[in-house]
Amino acid sequence: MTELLKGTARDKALAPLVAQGWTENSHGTAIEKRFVFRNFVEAFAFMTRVALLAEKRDHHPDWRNVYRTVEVTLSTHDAGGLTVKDIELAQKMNEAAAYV
Ligand code: HBI
Repeated sequence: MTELLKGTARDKALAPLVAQGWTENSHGTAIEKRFVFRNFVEAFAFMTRVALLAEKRDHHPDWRNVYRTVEVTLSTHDAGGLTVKDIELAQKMNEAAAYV
């Protein structure tokens, strides 16, 4: 099982994501971001791209799509909080959003 991120390692991993609009949830057990696209098709194209990335990594987002927005929460259920898998998927999601 992937280990929980703690202490300075956690802070260092989170810093670049916070700079790109990610926030921690109130319990510190997940990170969240709201992506807004020009329209539904671009939002869904983003979700399609991320779905393939997530499946390849066996690590999946908790997300909600309404029209051109995609609200995302990332955590590692098995570990009960944040792991490197969440950090890496968040980085990939930022990259995927830039392509749309
Ligand atoms: N996705 N976000 C997230 N967290 C998990 O713990 C997880 C997952 N996708 C698949 C997965 N775990 C499998 O390894 C099984 O544990 C369900």
